[in-house]
Order: sequence, then C-alpha cells, then structure tokens
Amino acid sequence: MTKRALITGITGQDGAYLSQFLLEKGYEVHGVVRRSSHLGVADHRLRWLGVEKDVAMLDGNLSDLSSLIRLVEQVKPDEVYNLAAQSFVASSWQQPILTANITAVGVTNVLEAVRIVAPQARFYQASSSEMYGKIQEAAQSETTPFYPRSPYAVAKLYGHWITVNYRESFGLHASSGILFNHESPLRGIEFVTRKVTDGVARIKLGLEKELRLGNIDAKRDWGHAKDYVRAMWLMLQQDAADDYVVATGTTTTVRDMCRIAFSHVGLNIDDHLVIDPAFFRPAEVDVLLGNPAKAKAKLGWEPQITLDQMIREMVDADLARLKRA
Ligand code: NAP
Ligand code: G4F
Repeated sequence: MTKRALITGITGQDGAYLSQFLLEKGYEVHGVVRRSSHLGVADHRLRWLGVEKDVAMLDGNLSDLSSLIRLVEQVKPDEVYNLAAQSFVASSWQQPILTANITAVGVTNVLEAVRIVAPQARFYQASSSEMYGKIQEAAQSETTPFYPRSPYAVAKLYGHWITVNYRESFGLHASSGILFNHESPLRGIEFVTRKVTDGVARIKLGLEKELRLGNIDAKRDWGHAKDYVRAMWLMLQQDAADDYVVATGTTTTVRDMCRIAFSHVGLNIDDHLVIDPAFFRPAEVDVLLGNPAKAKAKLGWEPQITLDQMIREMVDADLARLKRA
C-alpha cells in the first residue's frame, strides 16, 4: 500500500530534498505551507527539483494547533517529518519569542496533533548540532552534554527533549536527528555557504567587488542536504525510535570553505573578502564536529558528497542562476 508522508517545512531546503526522496520511493507526499501574500514564492525549491506538481500543499502553521490537527486527520500520515522552524541562528536574537513559539513550542503542537489523531504514525524531529554550542567534547555524539549558545539553540533543545519525552511518556515512534550543518544550491541565501557561493558568483560576473563576512575562524561540520534527508527517512524505518547524530566527521573553517569557492572560479580570496563586525554574533559557536558512528552502525548511513563537491555545485548553480537573471 502507498505510504503517506506529512512534511512541515516542505518549502524549505530539507523539505524539498525530502519530498523528492520520498516521491522516488513511491510515497504520497503532503506538505504544510504557511500562507504568503506572494504567489509562487513558496514552492520555488520544489520547482527547482521539478516535483512541485507531485506534492499536495496544505494550508497550516506550526503556531496553530487546530490547523495541525485538521491536517493530520485529513492526510492520515504513516510518517510525519517536522522540519518547520525559524531556522536562522542570527535572527533568533532579533526574534527570540517567535523562535521559541515556532522552533520550540511548535514541536509540541505537531506532537500533540500526532498523539491525538494518529498515534501510530512515525515522527521525525529536526534537532540540531547547535544544541552542543559551547562544546563539551571534541567530537559530539548522542551522549555529549548540550550547551546551547543562541535563542535558536535553546528552542531546539526544548524540541529535542519534548520529542524524547513523548516517546517515553506515550510510546510514540518519535526520533530526533541531531543534524550538523547541511547545505545545497537550495540553501537560504542568508546562511554562510550560500552567501559565499552567491557572492563569489557575483564577483566572477562583475556584479560585485567584495564579499563581507563575520567570524571566518568558526568551524563547521558541513554535509549535503541530499545525503542528510536519507538519514531522516532511515530513522523512521527502524523498529524502535531513537536519536542519531548525522554528520561527516570533518570540520572546516569558514575561511577554508570560502577558499574552495573562490578558487573554483579562479579568484583570489584576499582580493575580495572583507571582515565586517556587523555579522559577528552576540555568542558564537566556535567549532562543531560530529561523530556519526551510531548512524553508520545502526542505519547504515554514510555521506556520499564531499564539501569540495558541494561548494563547487553551489557556485555553479549560482553562476547559472545569475546568468539567467
Ligand atoms: P529552512 O530552509 O529555513 O526551512 C524552514 C521551513 O520552515 C520553511 O519551509 C518555512 O516556511 C517553514 N516554517 C517556518 N515557520 C513556520 C511556521 N510558523 N509554520 C509552518 N512552517 C514554517 O530550513 P532547512 O535548512 O530546510 O532545515 C529544516 C529543519 O532542520 C529546520 O527545523 C532547521 O532548524 C533544522 N536543521 C537544519 C540544519 C541545516 O544545516 N540545514 C541543521 C540542523 C537542523 P517558509 O518557506 O514559509 O519560510
Ligand atoms: O551558515 P550559518 O548561519 O549557520 P549556523 O549558525 O551554523 O546554523 C545552521 O546550522 C545549524 C546546525 O548546526 C542549524 F541548526 C541552523 O538551523 C542553521 O542551518 O553560520 C555558520 C558560521 C557561524 O559561525 C557564523 O558566525 O558562519 C559564521 N559566519 C561568518 N560570517 C557567518 C557569516 N554566518 C552567516 N550566516 N553570515 C555571515 O556573513
């Protein structure tokens, strides 16, 4: 029988790749979309992947429990992927209450809708490596203590633990993926990898002269979103729900990530990169490095796309976009 998936955050980077992945597996895919005054903007990532006509888009919002209850009643999902969030760390200092309402309490709203209407459905929560913040171990695993450093990370920690709690309290098949940074040509323009690949493409085409960044000494464990949505699905195929770190096991500075992008188009980073304190954060996460051993052992998951390949793919995609425009 055809399986049905309900995805919150279907219009985001991961929602688009997960939709494509599930459609290829034969799923019926339904997504929660918050209303916008701009026609056509919401599905631009799904359109990029050519799957916009294959998914059902349903009106709802993480802050409105009644909408979620109705959607779960309507869709009768086998699997629910909660990807919706205010997901930009820097914005979480500007909008801490909205971040808490959506990224934290919104998780309880989705869990409640599942518990009330479809307790047999399997649930995935998009937890984050940002929860490790001021790291307590050099390589972070499922047992590393958390130390969040932003309103976003604090909200994600709530979402993580409420998922664990609903699993233990009500026996829901609820799993959390503690995903490290993952990127793609569909990444939002405000995140550093995409800001860099778009900036490099603009400089290459003579549209800009400089790229302004904040803390380029920060280190991140970067993977490709296409690899990471596969891990989400694998978690929900296990007999028992559990929590998993999804990462590459390699960490790189923002500076070195930039070097890959500049050298891909034959430019010298020192001629164009400007440090702008406006992009420094009130509290920084200096370094993240994941230990994906459990995901490898239990899910058989391993990343297939390297940082080098991904950054080059992103620069090429931005060059093509800008040329078209
Ligand atoms: P994204 O591109 O920013 O997508 C976020 C999605 O959430 C969008 O579809 C957005 O809709 C939706 N959304 C925001 N507020 C909403 C609300 N009130 N009601 C309903 N939908 C709402 O994020 P992503 O990179 O795909 O990440 C997916 C999830 O994984 C997020 O929860 C993120 O925090 C988490 N995560 C991401 C990473 C990463 O490196 N990418 C790592 C760890 C965890 P609009 O299109 O209308 O804005
Ligand atoms: O790309 P970023 O904005 O991602 P960040 O803060 O690591 O968060 C992302 O990954 C998390 C997983 O760990 C997700 F949960 C979260 O939703 C999001 O997807 O920044 C990466 C690093 C930071 O240290 C930041 O200070 O890059 C540094 N950076 C330096 N200059 C910059 C800039 N970041 C941005 N966005 N813009 C800059 O100009």
